[in-house]
Amino acid sequence: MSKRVSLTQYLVEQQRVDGHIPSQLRLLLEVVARACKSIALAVNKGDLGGVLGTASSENVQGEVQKKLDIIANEVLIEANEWGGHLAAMASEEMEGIYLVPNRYPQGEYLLLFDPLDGSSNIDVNVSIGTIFSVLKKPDNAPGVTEQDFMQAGAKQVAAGYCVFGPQSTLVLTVGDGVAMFTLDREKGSFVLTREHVEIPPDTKEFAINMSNMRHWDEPVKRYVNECLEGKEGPRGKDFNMRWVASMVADVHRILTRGGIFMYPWDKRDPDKPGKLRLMYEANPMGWLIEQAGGMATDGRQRILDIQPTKLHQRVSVVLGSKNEVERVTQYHLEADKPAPSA
Ligand code: AHM
Ligand code: MG
Repeated sequence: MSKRVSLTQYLVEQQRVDGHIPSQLRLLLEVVARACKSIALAVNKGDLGGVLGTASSENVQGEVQKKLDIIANEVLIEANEWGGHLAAMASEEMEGIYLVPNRYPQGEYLLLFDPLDGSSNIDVNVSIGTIFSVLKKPDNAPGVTEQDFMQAGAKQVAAGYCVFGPQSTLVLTVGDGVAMFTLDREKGSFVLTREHVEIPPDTKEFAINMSNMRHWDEPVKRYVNECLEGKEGPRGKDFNMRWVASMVADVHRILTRGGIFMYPWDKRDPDKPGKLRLMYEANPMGWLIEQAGGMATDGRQRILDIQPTKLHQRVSVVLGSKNEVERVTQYHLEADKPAPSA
């Protein structure tokens, strides 16, 4: 049997041999992975651990929090606040940033996370996950403010997610491709199971919540309609559709076998650019997808180039197989062009 590589070994090699990550970042990623292991345990216990159901609170987006949203948020904060590698954290479940308490040393990194993505799937035993993004605190900035987090996704130094499904899999990039680590429950460690992940540029599978079709903009309707027309339509091939309603699970499928994922702007809430959040959902997923040879846009521009102005900013998301994302983006840009004058 070939020798297994643990996450720790992978990170040490990234630090030592390849010089990709400083030791503080390695420590940070190990701590995040440990927190994901604790969250996986809580998720696996389900009703036996009393973790299912709704808490009597709402988050900053006005969404009812599930017990596991709160538990996962606490696990990530408690695991990360004392190690000396972080300056501050931000989470989908907290309105403002969380400063590392004074009693602990301050580090130079900023950690953002969606502690439990796919909340509507928690109680029905469908895959959910934790998404995270790591930024560096701007040099020479005294203290930490929310403004320090306002960095485009292209500035991320690490990003990943852990999907809690039939297996718990941690998926990571530090800018050197995408690696996947499966949790070995008996040994309690993440083991490298895939490296140099590559998304095929073409696909026959799309993911979008079709129930919103009547609210979409024309370019999205055009793309999906063409897919639905199948072999007889302009695409000349039949398409398949998947929608897990957990972005982590949909992105994991795309990293595994290709596909396109869309959560576009729609007319239900025209003032919101989309449902998903830029800084702790679209940015980390966008970078992972790009690192695997795919593409991620908001329908018009590269997600990683968007300059954030708010911590909980929302964004329209189109990501996955390169040629499909290019097509959807093209459809938007064509629709934006002013009609030629007669
Ligand atoms: P959450 O972070 O509150 O769980 O919301 C984000 C989730 C995504 O994981 C998923 O793609 C989307 O919301 C599903 O939305 P919908 O229920 O509208 O299909
Ligand atoms: Mg989410």
